[in-house]
Amino acid sequence: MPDLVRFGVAMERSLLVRFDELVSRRGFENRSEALRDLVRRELDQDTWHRGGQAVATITLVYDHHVHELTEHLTAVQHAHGEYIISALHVHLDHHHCLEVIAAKGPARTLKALADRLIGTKGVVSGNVVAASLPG
Ligand code: NI
Repeated sequence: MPDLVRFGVAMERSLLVRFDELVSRRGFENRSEALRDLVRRELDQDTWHRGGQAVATITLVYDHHVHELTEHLTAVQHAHGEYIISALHVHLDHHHCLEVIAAKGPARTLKALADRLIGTKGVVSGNVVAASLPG
């Protein structure tokens, strides 16, 4: 285990009851493990919003029959080529494609890239999952 530091946390009883329910529902070993997970997630979000270095996956589901959609999505990715680590393309059915793009770089750039891809007309579903780089 890395260097662990103990500290006390005070909170309202009703909040603690709800937290314990969450700990149990999500299968955490104990409160400490759950709290560490929440803190890491919040730090990732903070990095994402402040614009630090981040990694992200951008998931898209789109209809490849929409006129010039595939070309547009490819062009946007080429324009951000230096930030894209890898991309996975799956032909889901006759109409739909799933694309998962792994990217690394300044959070602001990755956010702009994700917004452009997800906001493209014809993209039926899109999501981005980001994590800060440990540093
Ligand atoms: Ni496809």
